[in-house]
Amino acid sequence: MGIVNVTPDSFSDGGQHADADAALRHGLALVEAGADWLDVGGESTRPGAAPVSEDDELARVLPVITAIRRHWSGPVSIDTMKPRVARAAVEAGASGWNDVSALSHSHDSLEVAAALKVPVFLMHMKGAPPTMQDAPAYGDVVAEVRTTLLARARAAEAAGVVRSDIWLDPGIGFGKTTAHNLALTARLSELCAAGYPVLFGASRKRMIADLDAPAPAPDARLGGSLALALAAAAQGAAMVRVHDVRETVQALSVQAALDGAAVSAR
Ligand code: PMM
Repeated sequence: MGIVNVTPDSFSDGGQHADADAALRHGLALVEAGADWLDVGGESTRPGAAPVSEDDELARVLPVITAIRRHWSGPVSIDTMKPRVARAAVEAGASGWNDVSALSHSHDSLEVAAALKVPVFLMHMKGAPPTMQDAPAYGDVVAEVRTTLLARARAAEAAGVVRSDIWLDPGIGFGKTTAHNLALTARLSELCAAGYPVLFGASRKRMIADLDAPAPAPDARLGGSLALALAAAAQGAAMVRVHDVRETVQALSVQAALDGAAVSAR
């Protein structure tokens, strides 16, 4: 999954693709680089980010989704917490809803998701973006994230979302310390065993800067991003959400070839 942020303030690429033409070019370049899926977002969810009005978010994402649809028929998700944005995006051609609030932001999120009949990505977040990084605390973070996500999946199914349309995502960096993010990554297999496909997104995130010195800027976190994507894929993640598509496809292809060689050598 290649990331197309149409925002002035995302943590790693804010402002770079803020107009529809630039976002379209970026999305098509990600497809060319090997992305199987594009994720278009118009509201930054980085810690402390200012909320965006529904109208502003729609004005950012709809032209991009419409433009991508004219050039590419592959799957495109809308990254939003707002049901009205998700609905308009799907009407404009989006084929999935990526919700960092796991369909809990709005009273009608579950109902709208069921009506849209597209895959939904339920991501775990503790708290809300403005304050989520203020001393997040868990007992066993992996167990808590798994339990919360399974409860959201059950709520989605009860509302009418088809089970095969439900994805889970541990929400790396969303109300989590670096220790929490490491535990969730190292034990991702426990979430993958829950019976739903798993999406994993750690590309260029803060945890990489915390583990390297001196802390690199977001666009200098490729090595860490690849290490995390490989770890997720090795444990069964079905998709990784990344900025650096070409490099990630290459790393995953080499890893898959190594896995195949190890099996055939036995
Ligand atoms: N991370 C960000 C935004 N949306 N959605 C899902 N499902 N999983 C994530 O990890 C995730 C997300 C923040 O990263 P960005 O600002 O680079 O988009």
